[in-house]
Amino acid sequence: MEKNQKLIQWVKEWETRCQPKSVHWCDGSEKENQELLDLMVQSGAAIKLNEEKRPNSYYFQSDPSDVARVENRTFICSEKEEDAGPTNNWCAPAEMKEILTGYFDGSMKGRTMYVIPFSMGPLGSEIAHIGIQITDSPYVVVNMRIMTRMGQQVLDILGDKDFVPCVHSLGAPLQEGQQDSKWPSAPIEDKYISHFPDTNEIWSYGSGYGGNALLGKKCFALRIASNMAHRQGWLAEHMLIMGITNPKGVKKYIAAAFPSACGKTNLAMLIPTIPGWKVETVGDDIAWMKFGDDGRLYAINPEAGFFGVAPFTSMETNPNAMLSCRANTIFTNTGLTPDNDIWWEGIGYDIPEGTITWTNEKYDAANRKPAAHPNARFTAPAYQCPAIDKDWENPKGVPISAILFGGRRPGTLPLIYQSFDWNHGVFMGSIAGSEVTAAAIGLKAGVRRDPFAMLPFCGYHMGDYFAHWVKTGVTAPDSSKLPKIFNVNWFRKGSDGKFLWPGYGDNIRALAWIFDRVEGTVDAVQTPIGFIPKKEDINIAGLDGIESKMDEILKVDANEWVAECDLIAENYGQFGDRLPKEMTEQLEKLKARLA
Ligand code: OXD
Ligand code: MN
Repeated sequence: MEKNQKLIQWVKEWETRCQPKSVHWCDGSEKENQELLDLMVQSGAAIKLNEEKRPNSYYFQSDPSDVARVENRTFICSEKEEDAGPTNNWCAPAEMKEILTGYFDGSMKGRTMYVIPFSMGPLGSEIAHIGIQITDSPYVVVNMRIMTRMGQQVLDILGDKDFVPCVHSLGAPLQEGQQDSKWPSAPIEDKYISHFPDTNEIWSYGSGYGGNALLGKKCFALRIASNMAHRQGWLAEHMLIMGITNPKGVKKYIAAAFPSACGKTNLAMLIPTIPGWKVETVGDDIAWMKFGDDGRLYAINPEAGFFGVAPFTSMETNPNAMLSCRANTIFTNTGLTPDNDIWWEGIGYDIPEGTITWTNEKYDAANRKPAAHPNARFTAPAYQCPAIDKDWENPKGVPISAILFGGRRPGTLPLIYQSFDWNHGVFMGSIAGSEVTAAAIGLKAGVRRDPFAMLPFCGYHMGDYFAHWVKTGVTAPDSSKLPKIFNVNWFRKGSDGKFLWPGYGDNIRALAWIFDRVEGTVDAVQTPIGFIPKKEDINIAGLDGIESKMDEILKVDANEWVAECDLIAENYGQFGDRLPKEMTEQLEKLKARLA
């Protein structure tokens, strides 16, 4: 540490600006962690959960105004506005820094400033990167300890090398004698989640929740890392990583991108319903990928924990997630039972009498307020997942054989289709999207295009991002070793409005086809949109009543796709001349095949 002058200077500069009462360099030890948790229990910010039922676990309730990522308060402050592109909020870096310097001035008064050294990715991995986060939130420290590799060992390997500086303040200074609140934060209009991609910096102000505050996750591992990857020729993606082993014992890894709330964590931890198949988890949210010496694309999970959505996770829907948070877990905004355990909607058993809601009221079924906030979360160490892959911390990463895109689409998209080639696969990623219901606040009903599931996370112009994917195919050391690309849709509905496909563990039946396509052991049907399975090649043994639905599940309707092409063209319009010509060509070719 002593050696890294940039780090020491930087911490001093922020100490002077934020005026904390003290500075604490986090060593990541068990002792430090316990002291912080005890401190938060004493102050009333945390409740220690029932040691018998939920060992070494803690419960938090956020402020009702600070419950999720704030996309409209998230900024990409590139030097040039056009580099942020049409999908990001932009502000000039100098202007944003001036605004925020005003906010940060004295913002940590009465609080401790913590300095958190963390590694995104296994320590010392060539694909990993180091960040240092400054924060005045002890809640953030204990979460970062689960979500990243954090502490002294990171400083040891940092030496005098460069790091990504991440500054975070709750924006709630304490005056002399002022009583702290349970969840300090700033009002929505004062929140700023700002990224400076030209200098690899993150300045986050005013929120203590999830992706706004745990800066290693969306801010660093996606928004800043996507810029680094663009410059340096690798990929930083909103993708889960899973290993699949077939009944012959052959193993392959796949990466899959889905918009938020489309079941990434469930897919990453899937328990197969067909005998002989095995799924193991490498990561549930983010993948960093680089070509290895053998010409294959290798992926690491830069994170060390799961920040999972709690509601509707149960022993039925995702036993591996339930077992991941059986101990050593932080719960935020779930319900709290009278015997100090957690409860949420869809946990799989009735709500115990006397449960307290996330807003700290006695649960009352009559007033229809849920016990858990819909975005309530568990922060659990990845190694606690019973299905964790043996190579999840391999510094080399795992070789990726297939990439999947998907979303919730009640119509048009079949269960699976495979791209004709790399650029057609990039096109598939660029047109990905998910259905929005009219009930979602502020969003127009219909398809919300979410290219590569990166809409809220791509830290530069989306058109340039598509071009980066095209270039990755061109510059690949060996194009025959590129992952094959697929699109999946578990959410197609029949005319009765019900899902046609059972989903969850039965998704292995679609993954098995993908596996066999990669192996080259199964044929396919060529359609205008790509290759789809022959009906008989999807194993539906043991699924009651599915056979009669298979035609609809796999249907490619030319009329629906012609309409889809119009929507794609409309969405592409916003990217102007930064839309790579390869994507326009793909759209034209698709139209021609449909004609
Ligand atoms: C997440 C998200 O929390 O994508 O992972 O919003
Ligand atoms: Mn995510």
